Parts: sequence; structure tokens; C-alpha cells
Amino acid sequence: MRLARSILVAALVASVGTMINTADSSAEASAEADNWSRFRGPNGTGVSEAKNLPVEFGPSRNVKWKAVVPPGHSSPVFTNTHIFLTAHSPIDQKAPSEYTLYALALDRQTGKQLWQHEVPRPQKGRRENVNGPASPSPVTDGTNVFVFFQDFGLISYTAEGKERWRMPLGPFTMYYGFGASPILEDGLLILPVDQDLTAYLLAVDARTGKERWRVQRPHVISGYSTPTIWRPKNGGPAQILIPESFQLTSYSLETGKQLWYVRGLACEMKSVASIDDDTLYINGWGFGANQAGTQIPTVDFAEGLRRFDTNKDGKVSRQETIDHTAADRMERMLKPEAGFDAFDGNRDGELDAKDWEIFRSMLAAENGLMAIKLGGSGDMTSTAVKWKYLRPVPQVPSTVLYDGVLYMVNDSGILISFDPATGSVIKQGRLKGAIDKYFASPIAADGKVWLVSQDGTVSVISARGDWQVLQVNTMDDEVFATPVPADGELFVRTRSALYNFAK
Ligand SMILES: [Ca+2]
Ligand SMILES: [Ca+2]
Repeated sequence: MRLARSILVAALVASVGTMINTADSSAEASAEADNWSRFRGPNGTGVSEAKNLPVEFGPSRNVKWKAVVPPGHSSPVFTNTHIFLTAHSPIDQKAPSEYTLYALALDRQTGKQLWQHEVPRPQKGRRENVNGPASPSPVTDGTNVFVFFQDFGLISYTAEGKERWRMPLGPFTMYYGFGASPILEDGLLILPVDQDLTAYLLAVDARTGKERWRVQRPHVISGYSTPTIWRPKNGGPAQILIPESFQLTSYSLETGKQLWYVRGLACEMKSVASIDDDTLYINGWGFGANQAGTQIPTVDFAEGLRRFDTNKDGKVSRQETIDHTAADRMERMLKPEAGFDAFDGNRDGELDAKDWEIFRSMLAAENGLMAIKLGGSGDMTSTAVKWKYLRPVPQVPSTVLYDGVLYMVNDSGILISFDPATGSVIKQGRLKGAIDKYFASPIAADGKVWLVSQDGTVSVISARGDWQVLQVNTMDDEVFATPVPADGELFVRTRSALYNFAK
């Protein structure tokens, strides 16, 4: 149970949090470089040049406007004139699959709703608890918007809400439902589909909605991380960096070809990477049993069959793990209340040899925060890992790298600042009054960092290695979305509303 839950939480986080847009190279987007056009803003960094941001705010304090919006864990994206959101109708727990999906636009200045479209639902994808049906964030080219729903696929609308094109996709098999957000670069809409058995990476012409390339990724299982774009300083071609199950992998933006990878990531990735010129920082957490030094030894499939396969059909069934009296930690991990369904890639209730290898890989993986030197070709594991932090890391929230310091908030509200060059901890402390789960990712701007917990507590800290809490605000509502900074304004999406705060 604990295993399944932790995986779930992680997946959830990923979907919620990270979205970013590097300066888009298309002409129409060049003027929008400062805008928060994707999940986690510019290239997913969570960092903004915005100034004069509010520090003290809440439902009745420093509210410039408040727009009531339907729920959704996705984060809003911005143009100069528009705010785009994905959402769903409130979910009745008596009929949890009976909801409606929406794409909507608000006026950036007033918060007034400009349009709202219902998105069709040809599928009912896998979805559990926290990872809701509107977790992936939209992305914009500065004018048009691109939305993705796991129950439909991709749709693009104009600023006025006219449909430009649609591309139905799926159904999908991510263990916790779709969490990653699409990104936009060089006129290509990039969608990572990190799922069991049939993972792929898709590039779509943003103008026409036609597929440009699609690469299969058989080494990948369920994952939830939104990619980052890396343009090498030496002028080499742009690369798509994806924190995948077990490894960080680079793909050519132009062709989708796999270029290089670094092994050692966790078995289930949710966070967005932080990145500087030549190094990437990524945190990953699969289960508690993946903590360094506590990994559970496993046995090969033949021995697994000897222990579990009572009906001698060459597979280990769900029921066989239930009926078996577990003698050790490994055997307990196979039970349905632990990890069985996560190992059963094709969800047929049976573990075959392939499922068993995934089970062994997942148990052998290691939680942690890694600094990875970017570039190379093929397997770069032996030379690319600059440092690894092996103490507990969060399941979902991404790190933020700002002004020479790397910040990470743990699931219990412990904030840690790191020296990114060495991985050494500068300061670790509890965010007083904010001991809670975190799904939203931290953002940084204006010399400060904002951290939002699930219950809507927003801590504002001074952005320095020996950070101090400047203010603790309360939204009085649940928050999964990552906040958005803009000059003089801070936008926070709660379960029921989008707030624009200003001094
Ligand atoms: Ca059997
Ligand atoms: Ca199976």
C-alpha cells in the first residue's frame, strides 16, 4: 500500500507542476520571451525576470482580481493578452468518471472569461486520485494555445477560441495517468508519452497539426516529467532532455533520434529538471524502499516462479501473490497492496518474464537528486554524474535553480538549499507553518522564492543560500498548480479560482 501510494503521489506532482517555455524561436513568439508560455515558465526553469512581486497576499489581501474557474491540476500559461487553462467539471465521487473537460481563456488584464470549450472524451484513461483528468498544462506560441488531455489528445485553438486543428491520441497506460505537459520549440509541439510497454516521443507541426516525427522508446515505463530543451553552447543542434524511468535521455529536436543518456535516475520520474549552461539537476523518488542502502534484493524469474507459481502456468498471478505467505521484503513488495500493479506493465493480472525484469529494475533503482553534465553520445553514465544527493527528496515538486543556489522542498515542508557546483547543503530547515505535502513546484523571481503546499500555504523566502522565511500566506483552498510571476503580479490557481495578486 505504501508503495502504491507513494508512486501515485509522485505521478501526481509531475503533472501538476512543471511547465516552461524557453524563448520560442518562431517569429510570432519572439516578443513573448518574457511570458510564462509553458509549464514552469521559461524552459521549465520556474525562474522569471519579473520584479516588484507581492509578498503578502491571500483571498482578501492584495487581490487585483479573482476569476472563478473549474478545477484542474494544470498550471495557467500566458500571452500579453490572454491566460489559458485546462480544467474539468467537479468530480462526483459516486460517479468519478462522469466529468467534462474544458479548455478556456481569460483576459490577462481583468480575469474575465473570454471563452470556454468542452473537449470531447473518446477515452476514459487511467486516472487515480491526485493526478486528475486535467493535469497537463497548456502551452502557447504567444498567440495560439495548444492543450492536451489524456482522454482526447491534442487540440489547438486561436486566441479567439477557434479550433485550428486536433490530433486524437491514446488510450494511454501511465500507471497514474498522464502528467507531463507538451512543450513548444522551433515550431514543433513536443509530447512525451512515458507509459508502460509502448512509450514514445511525438513531434507535431504546431501550425498544421501534422505529425513530424514519432520515436518509439521501448526502454521507458510510466513517467510524468515534462521535458527541457538544451541548446549546447558550442552551437550544436537543440536537444530534448527527458527525465525518464531509470535514466536521463537526450533526443534530437529535429529528428527525435536518441543522442545520449545517463543511467541512475529513480524508477518513476515526475519533476522537471533545473538546468544551467552545461549541467542538469533532477530529483526522483519511486518508493521508500529505493532509498540508498535500503534496496530490497530480488531473485530471478525462475526462482520467482518456484516460490509463487502454484498453478504452474509460467506466470505469477495477482491471486498467487495474495495467497502466498510473504517470507521477506521482496515477497511483500509483490502483493497488490504494495507494488503488483505497477510491475504488471500490460495490466493482465499476471507477471511474465518481462514484467519480472521491470519489478527487479524498479526495486534496484535509487531515489535522489543528481547533477548531470550535459552532452556526449551514447551511455555517458560513467563520466556525466557530477554529484548525487541520496537523502530523502520530494516525490513531485521540481527544484528551482536561481542566482547560483539550488532549492528543493521535501514532502514534509523541509526546504534545502544546495551549492549546485558541489551538491553540498548550505541550509536545511522546516518551513514554519507550512508542514504539508507539496505538489506545486517552487518559483523564483525578484530575489525571492515562492513555495506552495497542497493546503494552500504559500511561503515566501529570501533567495540566498542561508534563506529566511519572509512571509507565510494562506489561500484557504487546495493548490496543485505552480504559481506564475509577472511584473508586479503573482498568479495562483487554487481548486476553485485563479487569483491575480499585486501590491
Ligand atoms: Ca501462475
Ligand atoms: Ca502482465
